[in-house]
Amino acid sequence: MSTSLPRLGAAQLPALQSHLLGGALGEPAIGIVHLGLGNFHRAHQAVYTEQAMLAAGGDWGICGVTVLDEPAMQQALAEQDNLYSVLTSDRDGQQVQVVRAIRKVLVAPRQQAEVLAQMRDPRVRIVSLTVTEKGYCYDAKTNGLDFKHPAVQHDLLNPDTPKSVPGYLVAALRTRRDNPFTVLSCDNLAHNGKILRNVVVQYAHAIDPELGKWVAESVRFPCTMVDRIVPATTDEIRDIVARITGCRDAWPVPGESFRQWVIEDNFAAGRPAWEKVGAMLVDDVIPYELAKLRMLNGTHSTMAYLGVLGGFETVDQAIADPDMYKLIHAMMTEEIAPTLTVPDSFDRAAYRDQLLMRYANPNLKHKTMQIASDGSLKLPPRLLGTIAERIAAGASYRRLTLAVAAWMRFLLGRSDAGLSYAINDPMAAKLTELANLSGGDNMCLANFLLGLEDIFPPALASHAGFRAELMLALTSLDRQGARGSIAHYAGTAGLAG
Ligand code: CS2
Repeated sequence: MSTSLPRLGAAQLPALQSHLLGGALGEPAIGIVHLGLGNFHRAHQAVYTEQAMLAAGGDWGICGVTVLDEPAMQQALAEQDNLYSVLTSDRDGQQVQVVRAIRKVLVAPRQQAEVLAQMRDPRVRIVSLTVTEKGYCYDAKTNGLDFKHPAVQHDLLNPDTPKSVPGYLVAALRTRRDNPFTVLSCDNLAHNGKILRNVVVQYAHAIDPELGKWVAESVRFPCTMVDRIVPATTDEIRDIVARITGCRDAWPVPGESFRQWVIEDNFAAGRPAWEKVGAMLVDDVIPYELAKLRMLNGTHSTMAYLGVLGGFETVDQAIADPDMYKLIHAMMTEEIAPTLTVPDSFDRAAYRDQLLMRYANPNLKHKTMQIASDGSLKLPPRLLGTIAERIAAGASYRRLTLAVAAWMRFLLGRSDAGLSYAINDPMAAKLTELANLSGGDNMCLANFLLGLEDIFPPALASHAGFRAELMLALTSLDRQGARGSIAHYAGTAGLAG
């Protein structure tokens, strides 16, 4: 990045008019506290919110909160008056928009009092979240609070100085009995609002049963489906942004032009006019949420594990492989789409084709390794629920099972070409221990991992048909490698029997 260029900041805005989302934004007060200030939020909800303010006004400025003790984003944004660039890349080209919706940035572990004060400010009417699956401190077996989670245990003893997300929410909500904010989950979980409601109600109840009852009765937790492919920032992205805008941005966000947001219209104290700028406000999000989780995230994870093993570094490289294309196309058409209960207006085939196009975007360079993280939390909503439904329907699920097998082989920490990599997962220590203990023996690997009830529901783990499919897939990955298996399962061979 050329250092002779000026740094992005308020002083540069007059020269950046053509890169703004609209005209004057004014100085909106903070109406939203967002927990989990990562790239995804900055390219998705923050953009919708700024556009909604530009279209219909309202004090919906955002206070972005970093939940982990990582002050780098705060530092980068502070040096540029909390402005940042979103680089949208498609086949047709690239463009940059400078976003102004974020008004303040806080780092929770370092600024706890400020974060809680901001959440307690009555002008804040929404607290939204992108804290990834692991931020919810939930137990996949019960879809409720994981009472064994260290941060939860800490918070139950110290509710005024919380560490966990439910802890922060309840510490703020308990002071707002007359005017609770709406809690808006924007993470890739099935029934995200319901899971968040469960953990928050259970946590509040454990502190004070009466408080739990009040949260259950008075606080709204709408479900949402969020979608935009947003890879990590690289120096190449920084250079492109600098070239297009003439300004240096330390932390621009790359993304595709496609975006979607389906929101359950259930807000206690108002919301930005998101519907005016393309969001869908509906009564029931679940069908959209499941469609996206299973079709997009399910195939993303499939490409991630097969990709890392088979040497596809990015999603576009993976989907450019004709066998991978056939495999993913067939998986969506034959095994995933039939499980969806979507409105008549939702065209499954068109949705699939659009996803395949999005994956092929050569400018995103979305790393398979990035998507491969946190598999212990991603597998259940993305793949295992679909498999369970296919089993119940007496229908085939071989390709879905190949994805699970690929995750298991991925845990051995070596690609087919012999490259080693680290496992990034909250359960990494346990998963790596089990993988190593198996010594690569497929039967041991499957038995050890299927025994993890936090990931595999016992009914699925003990299902004879599923176990048999899994062994076939593991054997295939072992004997033919990921590439050979992709080719094998892409064809009708994957469907036989
Ligand atoms: C991806 C998602 O990293 C991942 O696990 O599957 O981040 C995906 O890109 C988004 O959900 C797309 O909306």
